[in-house]
Amino acid sequence: MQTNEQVLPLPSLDIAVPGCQEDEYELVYHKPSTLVEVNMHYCPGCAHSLVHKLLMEVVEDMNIQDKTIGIAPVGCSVFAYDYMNIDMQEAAHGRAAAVATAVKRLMPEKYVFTYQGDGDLASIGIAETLHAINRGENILIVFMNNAVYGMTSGQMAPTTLTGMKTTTTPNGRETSLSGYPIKIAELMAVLPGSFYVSRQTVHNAAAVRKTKKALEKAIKYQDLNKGTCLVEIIGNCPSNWKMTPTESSKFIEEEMIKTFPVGDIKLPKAEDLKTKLEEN
Ligand SMILES: Cc1ncc(C[n+]2csc(CCOP(=O)(O)OP(=O)(O)O)c2C)c(N)n1
Ligand code: SF4
Ligand SMILES: [Mg+2]
Repeated sequence: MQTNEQVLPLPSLDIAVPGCQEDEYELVYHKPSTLVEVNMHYCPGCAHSLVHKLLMEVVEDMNIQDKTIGIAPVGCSVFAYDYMNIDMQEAAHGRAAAVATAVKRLMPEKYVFTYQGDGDLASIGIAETLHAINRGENILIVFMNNAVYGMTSGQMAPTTLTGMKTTTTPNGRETSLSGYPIKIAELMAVLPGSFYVSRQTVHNAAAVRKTKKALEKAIKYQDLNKGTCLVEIIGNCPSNWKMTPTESSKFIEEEMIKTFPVGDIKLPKAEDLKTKLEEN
């Protein structure tokens, strides 16, 4: 069939931009080599992609790519193993801390972390998590708290704020019916097996830098073999919160951190850090 369609010539991509010589710029950001060169499936503004990057930057900075093993959860970040260019093991829903226990005990020379959402860790996996920390397993637990079951369309999680609307609490969470938001970091900090517990956010640049520092410390502490480290990160879930990414960051700043205050919750004892310094 004939059409009158006109084929226009493609514009040349060789556009010389005056003053844009690459060597005139200072490199301030690069994608870490520890992230696989693929597009991630996360929604725009989702905290998972940012935290994947921070974790992998730490692994790259510490030069431990071949010594690190991650345990992936069930939830929106189930495909973390497709993005992090390290050895990874998938765990059944909620069981990451139990899997990490086995991996670390079999390969104590490896740096082992779990990466888990709040549905995964604080709901179905609360028992595994609590017992692993109570045993003082020498692992890092990265706990992504976005206050909902993200993957399954935003049902209430144990961490949902009082009054927060979710698909299963359309009128807002009522504590008389559903209890209070569980403060995982504070709860785990009272266990003698926890060594370092921190809660951070990634809703602005300063917070991102602090989160990276907390992750870095928590991974390095595995050299001390003194107990479990847990870094809880309040993460944006714009899609289920029905917000734009910018609104979701404002929501964290104005609402989430009222219930989940940010900062280090349990610090290592000075003598534990000193012993290591003396050895070196
Ligand atoms: C045994 C089992 N129960 C329930 C599910 C359904 N399920 C998949 S992901 C999920 C919740 C995930 O929420 P969260 O851990 O908070 O991760 P997010 O998606 O918010 O990052 C649930 C209930 C499942 N896959 N397996
Ligand atoms: S639903 Fe929420 S947690 Fe899941 S990818 Fe989208 S923004 Fe991220
Ligand atoms: Mg969640």
